[in-house]
Amino acid sequence: MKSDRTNRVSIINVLLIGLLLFCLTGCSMFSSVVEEDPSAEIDSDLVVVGFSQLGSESLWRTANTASIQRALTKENGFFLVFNNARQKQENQIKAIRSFISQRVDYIVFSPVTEDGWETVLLEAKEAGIPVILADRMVNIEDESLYTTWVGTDMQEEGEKAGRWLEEYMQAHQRTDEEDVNIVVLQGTPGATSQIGRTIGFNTIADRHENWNILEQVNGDFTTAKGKEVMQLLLKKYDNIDVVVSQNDDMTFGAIEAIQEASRTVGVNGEITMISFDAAHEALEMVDQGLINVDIECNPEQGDKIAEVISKIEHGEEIEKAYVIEENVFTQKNVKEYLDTRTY
Ligand code: GZL
Repeated sequence: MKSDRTNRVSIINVLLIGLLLFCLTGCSMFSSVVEEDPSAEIDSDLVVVGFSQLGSESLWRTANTASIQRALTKENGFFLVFNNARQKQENQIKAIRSFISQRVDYIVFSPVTEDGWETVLLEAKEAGIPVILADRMVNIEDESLYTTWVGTDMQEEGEKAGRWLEEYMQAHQRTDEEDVNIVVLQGTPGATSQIGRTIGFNTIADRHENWNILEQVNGDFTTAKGKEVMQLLLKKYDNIDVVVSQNDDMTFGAIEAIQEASRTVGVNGEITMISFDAAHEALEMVDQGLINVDIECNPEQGDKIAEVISKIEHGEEIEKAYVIEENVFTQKNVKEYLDTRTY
């Protein structure tokens, strides 16, 4: 909530200049980019938001950051202090502590993994700063430590992938007697997206005795790691029928590895490719038939976050969770979206 801000505005100015100088000295502790010019007087009507983004590991993450930065602008009534934690929880904790010392009005963050947040969230609560979770969730007992969560239903995304594979097998007259050999490229271990998509897909897979999940390996949501682990899986197994890749960036690497191994992938390939996120580059590969299906995970969360903060500012009731709508893309429907999507 905005309190009397005159003194705080000058404190924030001093801290932001210090933070910027601290960054300019090349200190790796902070990779904060102060969204506004810290020397400019912060208009006391602006809502100051500290945003700790977990990293920039994927196209999805880049789009998610852009969505939040587009929404939390000065024109919309916000002053955004942004920190990129480069995939390290300790950097997120440091950034949140810095936001607390800067006495921001709100803290928004996407937790890189679900565990280990109680202490710093208690510090934010004791400082009277509402915390809004974006995208991923935290694993805590006391839900009062965060105000609300804006994201997508990642377990449902995993189940959508499983249900699509069921329909695909039926459409291709694959009976329940024939083995379906599956490998899974998982995202960052302990991330909500990795947990949810794994539980979701496995819930459907458990319905089919002939679905053999040969191995689930960590590709860390990156193209390089996705390619590396796919190369290892292709060496280990010569009978892979399906790859479930928990984000498009790993899918790009996996497809490279499959093709370099002189194997074929996609709608006319030996290997069926299931991906998540639905980034534009991936949807083009759906259209080309290299990816059989892409389960969308919508990164456009900035407007909802701005809306929720405005509701709080006006003393309105808010929900504990806001689930963003999303779609499933195959060659059948992708063309109608390719030219209109924002990411
Ligand atoms: C999903 C998000 C995941 C994306 C990945 O909500 O947490 O993190 O699926 C990103 O692309 O790295």
